[in-house]
Amino acid sequence: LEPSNLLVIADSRASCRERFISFPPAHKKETIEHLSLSLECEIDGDYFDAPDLVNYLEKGVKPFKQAIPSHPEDYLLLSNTISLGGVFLLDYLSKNGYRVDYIANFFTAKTDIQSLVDKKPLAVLISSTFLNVRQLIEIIQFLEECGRGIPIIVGGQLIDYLAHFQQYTFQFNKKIFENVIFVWEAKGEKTLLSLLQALKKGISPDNIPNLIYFKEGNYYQTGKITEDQDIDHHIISWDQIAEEHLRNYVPVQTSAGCPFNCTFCTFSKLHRKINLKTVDTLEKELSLIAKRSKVKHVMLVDDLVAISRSRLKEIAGIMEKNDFPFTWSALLRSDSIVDRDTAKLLKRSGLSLASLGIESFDQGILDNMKKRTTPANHFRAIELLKNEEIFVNGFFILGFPGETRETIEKTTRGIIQSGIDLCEIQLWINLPGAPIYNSKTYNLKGGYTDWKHSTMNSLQCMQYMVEMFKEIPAQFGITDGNMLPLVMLQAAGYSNRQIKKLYQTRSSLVMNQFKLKQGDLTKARFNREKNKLLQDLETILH
Ligand code: B12
Ligand code: SF4
Repeated sequence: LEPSNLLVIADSRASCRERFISFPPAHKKETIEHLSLSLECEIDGDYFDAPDLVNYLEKGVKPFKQAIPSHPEDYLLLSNTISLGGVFLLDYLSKNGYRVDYIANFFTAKTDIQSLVDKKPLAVLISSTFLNVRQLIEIIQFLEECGRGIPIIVGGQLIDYLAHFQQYTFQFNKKIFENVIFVWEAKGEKTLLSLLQALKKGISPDNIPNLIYFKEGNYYQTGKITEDQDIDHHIISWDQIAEEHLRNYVPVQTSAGCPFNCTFCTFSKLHRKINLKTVDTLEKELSLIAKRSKVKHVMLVDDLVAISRSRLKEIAGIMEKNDFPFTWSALLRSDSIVDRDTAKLLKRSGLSLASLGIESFDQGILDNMKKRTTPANHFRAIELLKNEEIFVNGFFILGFPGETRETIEKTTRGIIQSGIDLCEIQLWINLPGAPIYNSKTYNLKGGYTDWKHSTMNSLQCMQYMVEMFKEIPAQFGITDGNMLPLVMLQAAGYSNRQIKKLYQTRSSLVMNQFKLKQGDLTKARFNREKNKLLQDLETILH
């Protein structure tokens, strides 16, 4: 019998700027978004992420909105990234006897989908990890228009999160989700295989655990059984993945779960169990990647890479021993980099970008967050990494309960003093499922980006963020939302000096926008400065 074919859709991101709309509309949305926009770089009516500026200067193109170039690989595009969940499904299902058509990004591949749906696949699978509800609905509605009746199966992180904390979403959207089967499981691959078998045989999935769907018009949920497979159970055959699905960087997971319980983070509730890949498995997987000459960089995507100092050394040791032909990056806690030997090992191992979860330089805020670290740890890690010329990017949260103008100023001073290369500064998002959510201690009210507590509200916080930007423009990442642009730039061969110049230029352009609005710059002078800044950047990029 011919194996059945499946269509997998993995992502739908179009730009860094989408992160604000990832969350439900806030009461003060207009104003918060307005303030957020004031931190973005606008040229002739278009908003430019850092990679957009490179595309503009090197290829002469403006940010792509709806139209996507026919050779997306020639540009730095957030819509042309690679997501691990999608590649995992592609590889896993192929090895389990299915023929899989793969769409890495719905946004860029809408035109291909119709012909793939015309092939009448057994099912269309959507990975929700990098989707928000709006994007998910858009994909489902599009599929319904393309080919009514083909089962749609949705699994991945968004579903796990919504089912845990916001079950109403499914019931609410009955009309839209009527023909959809949701897999509610942090992993879900076992459930998926059983479900596909049932679809093949044309039998009811009622006895398969971890499913949510509408049955005879009513919301129906089968039993819940946590899948217990080890993280080592499946190694992606990176040497077999079609070239078109690879990028010059690839995501790799070395572990699942986090032993910490920071009060702003949902991971501690969603991914309690710690599961570490063995050295053998990790080495094997990285060796398969090393066979692909296209790959220049490996981005570790664990919740927390290196849950301990010894684990960090173990991972770096594998990289060093094998002398892989790629650099790597990771999200790290600063308290895992405490001495010169570790920093030197990281350098030798090829670590080119360290993203540190710093959050704040104020001890009181770190304590409120139960971050279990100190500003001294942050300063030390930054210094050690910078001494080795590893690019250091810091993640900061602004507005957590206890935050005041003074604590924000302390963080600002800490950023300047530390000399950190770049900061990703985010408004605190009060997420359902995080330990702090619903806390009564701080008089906390509201959720997502619309909150208030005893010392601040989200609107004031955004105003402070704008002030903060003016103090530290050169280090301020400006709402890019994540470290992906840095990974893309490094993988494309840009040096740390070029990357810093890119962000500095972007900041100077934004600073001039403020001056223009305040009347401190004339339009003519603003344009002259803009051209000069872009020219200087172009020279350094070449
Ligand atoms: C790595 C990562 C990133 C990287 C992405 C790099 C990349 N290109 O891959 C970066 C740092 C860029 C990033 C950014 C953001 N991220 Co992020 N990120 C993650 C993280 C830590 C890992 C994702 C991953 O690859 N996991 C490994 C893969 C293998 O796991 P998986 O996708 O879950 O797939 C498994 C199963 O779910 C299952 N599965 C997957 N799909 C399907 C489909 C079906 C049908 C079935 C049955 C099973 C199934 O199979 C896989 C194997 O078990 C997750 C948290 C987490 N632990 O997953 C957050 C997470 C995905 N990110 C999240 C968020 C919110 C963001 C940001 C919006 C943050 C922000 N405020 O800026 C931005 C997005 C910006 C943008 N414009 O896109 C949320 C998403 C929640 C949601 N969808 O609503 C998560 C879940 C974290 C959280 N709990 O808050 N992120
Ligand atoms: S913020 Fe980082 S260290 Fe803290 S619980 Fe979340 S993943 Fe773990």
